[in-house]
Amino acid sequence: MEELQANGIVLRSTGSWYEVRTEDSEKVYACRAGGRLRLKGDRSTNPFAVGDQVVIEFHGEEEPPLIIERKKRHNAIIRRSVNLSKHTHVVAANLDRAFLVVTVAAPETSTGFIDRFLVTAEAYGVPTTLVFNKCDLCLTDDAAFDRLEYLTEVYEQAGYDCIRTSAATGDGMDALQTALANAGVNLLSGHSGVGKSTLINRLLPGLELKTGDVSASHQKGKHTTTFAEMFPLPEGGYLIDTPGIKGFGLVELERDQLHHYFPELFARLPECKFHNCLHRSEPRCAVRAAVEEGSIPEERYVNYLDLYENFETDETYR
Ligand SMILES: Nc1nc2c(ncn2[C@@H]2O[C@H](COP(=O)(O)OP(=O)(O)O)[C@@H](O)[C@H]2O)c(=O)[nH]1
Ligand SMILES: [Mg+2]
Ligand SMILES: [Zn+2]
Repeated sequence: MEELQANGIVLRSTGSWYEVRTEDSEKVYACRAGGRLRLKGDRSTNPFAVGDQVVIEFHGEEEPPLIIERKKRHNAIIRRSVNLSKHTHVVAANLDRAFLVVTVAAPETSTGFIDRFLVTAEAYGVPTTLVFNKCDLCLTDDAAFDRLEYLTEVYEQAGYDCIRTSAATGDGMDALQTALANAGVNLLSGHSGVGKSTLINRLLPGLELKTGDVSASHQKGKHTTTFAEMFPLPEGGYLIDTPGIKGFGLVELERDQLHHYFPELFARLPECKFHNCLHRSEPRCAVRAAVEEGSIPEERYVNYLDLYENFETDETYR
């Protein structure tokens, strides 16, 4: 008798159980890892992560389905495992796009943080959309509104889509929903307090995530059981929520290649005198000329220099 099988995607993993949503029936099953796969020695502590495409095999009513195969990942967010430093932990896999939630007020997200995120996302090959949330606050705050306009221009010119939302009033939620549905598997990221949970609650009414928990910021250093989780969206696409994860991990970055991940800087390289120009103090540098004439925003350039000067492979990017 042939075993019944189905293709699916991992929505949640708790270490020993995996929630898998099947492609055809869209049903969610609590699955176990098939024995053969569990023991096979890659260095990660978890054989299957949120976002993995898998094949499950059914074993009747009494037994849970088993995951018997994992499709090749096209990317993955990987962390070094806390206790077992030689091991890694795959936080999420197969991301099509990241949505970085930022705010210009209450609190203001620094462009230093934004640019560091974008650099690692570029290195992972994950396109990123910036979501400016709390835009309702910009209606009564001229300085915040000016900053919003400025940053939108800066990042759109660098090639990033920007969406404005207010999770408080619901403004802009349609645009966000459409962008999420079009992208596929999406990572939602951003500092604590920018409104991620409030946005998710808008997108997925009925989920009712806790919001505004200030205590979350105190847990930064601790590795609490904050599992990544993936939600299918009613309008299409998936949303991965990674509590406590601020960006991508284990990026293999070379200091001298940092500028490749600033698209508007990298675009100028062919016009620099030296083909390996790092745009610092080299003569006839097209990037510095562009900064001086204002066609590259000074803030982006300064953030680049800052990342370059303070480049620490081990802590920052791995
Ligand atoms: N004014 C305003 N406040 C918001 C908005 N979105 C979220 N908040 C508030 O910001 C705080 C943090 O929101 P939360 O969703 O918990 O942020 P998270 O840490 O990113 O998940 C809460 O007090 C929310 O009510 C918004 O669009 N406008
Ligand atoms: Mg939250
Ligand atoms: Zn240059």
